[in-house]
Amino acid sequence: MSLQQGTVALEETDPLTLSAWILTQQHKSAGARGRLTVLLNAIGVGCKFVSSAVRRAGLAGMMGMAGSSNVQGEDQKKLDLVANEVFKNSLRRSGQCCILITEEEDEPIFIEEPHRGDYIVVFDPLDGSSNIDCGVSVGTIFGIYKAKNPGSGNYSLEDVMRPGTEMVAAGYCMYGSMSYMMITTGKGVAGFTLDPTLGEFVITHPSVQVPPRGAIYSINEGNAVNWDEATKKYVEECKAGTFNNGKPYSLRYVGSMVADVHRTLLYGGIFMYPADKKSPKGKLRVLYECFPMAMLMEQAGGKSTTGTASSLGMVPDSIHARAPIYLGSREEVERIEQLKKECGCA
Ligand code: AHM
Ligand code: MG
Repeated sequence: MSLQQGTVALEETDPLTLSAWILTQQHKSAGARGRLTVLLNAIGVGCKFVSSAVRRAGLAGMMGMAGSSNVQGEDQKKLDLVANEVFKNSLRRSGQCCILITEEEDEPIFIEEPHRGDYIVVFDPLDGSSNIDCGVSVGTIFGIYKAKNPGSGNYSLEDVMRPGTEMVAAGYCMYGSMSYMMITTGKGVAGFTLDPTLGEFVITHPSVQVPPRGAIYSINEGNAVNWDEATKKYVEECKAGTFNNGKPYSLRYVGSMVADVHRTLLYGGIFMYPADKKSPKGKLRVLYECFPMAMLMEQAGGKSTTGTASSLGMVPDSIHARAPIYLGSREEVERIEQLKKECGCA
């Protein structure tokens, strides 16, 4: 039987799925026993579930507020809570986790036997939730650590309060016009697109490389009055096209970190959420927003900084700690670091 032209392209007959790719990563690591593979697959299943829930939300009565608030005092949406339950259940059932940290819960979740394993997963189950009710892209962000003493049965917050450099994997899934998964296990970044007909994430971006420069800046400019001098100066340079032959940069800001970082990974440029007078420590959370995105960006050849130090070098002082972040094309991030030094901005 020959393939009918125009219905199925030949290359589509051999899709590399997320599960198959995860297995190839395992084979590259000497001594790997497949446990991270099981865990990453569980995250993939959670993302498919949430992708489906996001697409049906308006029809299934899942839009709007749940009537509760999280530890940050932010009101929770129904979909925030659904996504949180989906990931907790999927991760617990994987049998590979000892501690879960989720944006939606004040306290760490310690997994008991018989489900306990050696990995810690930090996650924001549905980031950008202010965009849910108007159908704009949202996403899931995750980072993974291995326990300090695997197999000991002895797990504590010390396993969590570690620099981002110690993460063994990180990624996000963006629920947008399509659902995209970007993932790293420390050997570059691969991107997958959910094929709704197969119900599988299929590789579409085998090796993501962020361009060294980019002409797009992304920041909530409504906060400009509260920025420090370096951030103000950098944004002025973007508008003047100082390093772009006088051609002004474009401003793009979705207000969902996943969507803004996704665009930055693919097109280059910079995403910024600085500390400012309103949010002196920044807004975004170290463990499950800054670290995973910083790891992805660096693995794709880009850079991430607090303004004065590498994002991945931070050690969080609490599970919901926040930090300023500037990430994207290497030369853009280095320019903001230089301006911070020049103005003596902390
Ligand atoms: P959330 O975790 O409550 O959704 O908040 C995080 C979001 C990020 O996705 C986004 O970059 C940022 O908050 C937008 O904040 P702002 O509305 O202040 O620009
Ligand atoms: Mg969130």
